[in-house]
Amino acid sequence: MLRRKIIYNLTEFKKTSLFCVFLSCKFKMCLMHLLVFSIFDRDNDGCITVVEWVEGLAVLLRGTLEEKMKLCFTVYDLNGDGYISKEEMFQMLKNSLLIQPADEEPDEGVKDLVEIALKKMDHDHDGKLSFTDFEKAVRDENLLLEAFGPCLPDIKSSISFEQKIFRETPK
Ligand SMILES: [Ca+2]
Ligand SMILES: [Ca+2]
Repeated sequence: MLRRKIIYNLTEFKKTSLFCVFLSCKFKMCLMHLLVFSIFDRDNDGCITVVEWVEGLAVLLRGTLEEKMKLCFTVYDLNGDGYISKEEMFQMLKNSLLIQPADEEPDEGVKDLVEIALKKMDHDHDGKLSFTDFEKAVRDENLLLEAFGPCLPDIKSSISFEQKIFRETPK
């Protein structure tokens, strides 16, 4: 279902490009940001209402660690089954790598990253990440919050966005 949402959202260029500017990916249609967009669109109608926008922004800009963990986990759980599987990790890490390995088997490097992530985060050793696994790993090491790809704006982008949006209008 999420896949359909993303394909649909790709046609909504104006909305997603505005969103990507905010997340500072410079108009590039980035898979991660489309996924975040789809989380904003809670009723899955392809549009973000004012309420959805404000509620989503509140988490991105001022959310607690708990709220951010829930957002990132929901983004990473591509099929919405409550777990981040090895296949989902592979797909996201492959998309997030800036430099593709030049050797003959480029997927091997990504597979290694998946194994490293599982070793570090799969606390109950069932081969997939539940929210409990994810939460424990992130609480131990906050950098793991965006382990499978950027979901949140960096501090500089957040401050500059807030300054633009909340700037007082001259009287
Ligand atoms: Ca999943
Ligand atoms: Ca697990």
